[in-house]
Amino acid sequence: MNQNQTQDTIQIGFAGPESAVPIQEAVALLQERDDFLILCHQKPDGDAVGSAFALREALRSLGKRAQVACSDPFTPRYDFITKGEREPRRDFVPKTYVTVDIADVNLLGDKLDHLRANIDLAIDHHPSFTRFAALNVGYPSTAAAGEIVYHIIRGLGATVTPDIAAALYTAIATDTGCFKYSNVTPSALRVTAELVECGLRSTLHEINYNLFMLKTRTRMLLEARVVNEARFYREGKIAVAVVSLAMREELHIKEDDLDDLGTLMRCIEGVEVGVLMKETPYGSYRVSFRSVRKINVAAVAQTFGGGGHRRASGCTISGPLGHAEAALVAAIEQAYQEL
Ligand SMILES: [Mn+2]
Repeated sequence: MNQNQTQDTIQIGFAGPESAVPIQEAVALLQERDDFLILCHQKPDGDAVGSAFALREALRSLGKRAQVACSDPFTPRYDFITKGEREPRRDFVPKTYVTVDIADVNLLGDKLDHLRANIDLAIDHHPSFTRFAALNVGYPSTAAAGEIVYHIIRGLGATVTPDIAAALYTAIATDTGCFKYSNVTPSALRVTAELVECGLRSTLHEINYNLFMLKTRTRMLLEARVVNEARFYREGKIAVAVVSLAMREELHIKEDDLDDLGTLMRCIEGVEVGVLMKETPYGSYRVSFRSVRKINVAAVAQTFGGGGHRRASGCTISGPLGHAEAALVAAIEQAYQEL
């Protein structure tokens, strides 16, 4: 599809009144302003990094100044997008603040929290988006913020270079679990097809290998250990795994090694609800729930003060372990009773 066609027919997800602000208003703001600081959420994932750097490159290609900032460092996994850049240049004076993939202003994190009242444009795809900016572009039917950023870049008339395509592909592929999750839509796949046409044909397998197949040895050992020590309830339908502080120390586990570990238990045949409990230094456990099908784990997490989506949610629970685990399993058993 050529650029003009795309610009004339910007359609995102379902054609419903889900966003009060059309893409064109975001495009107009970006065209008018300059000196952009594009902000990612803390603990940035592929959607945050990919969306931010794609938008930065597109704005720069239009002769504008743009930098990216984040409270936490970008993991080496995304070096092919960030090119090793860690922070905005010190001499840069931003005049326009844009957030990508940030559902709530609290997710800016410690280092960027002072900017919470200054956001000019927020681009997000979460149903829980709190519309904290002067201009809010929220499309909850899109699979990733990167899908919205793609349409904005097209609207700006910027060229989607292979670098921009790689960044946006990473955004969409990350949030769809490499197109395995239920948030994959025809619109997301169409955008992805166009990204592949923009110069990814020869590098796609390499990007997928780096993002979704490659694991450190530490991570592999951790997965083996976690599965080996998991406990099963309800005839194997509920699986509970624990990452203890002792285990982290023994295997020299870095934070990056724990990325998305919560989905592991859900991959075991027969498991309908996977629970991963990560011990914290404060005697509590960070819990992530993953559901295969019928159990709504958002509701389960809510009973412990957490939240999330139907198939992926989280909460924090105080120890000791035995007590916490029993409470979590009881809440899931209760959810089965209510089916
Ligand atoms: Mn996202």
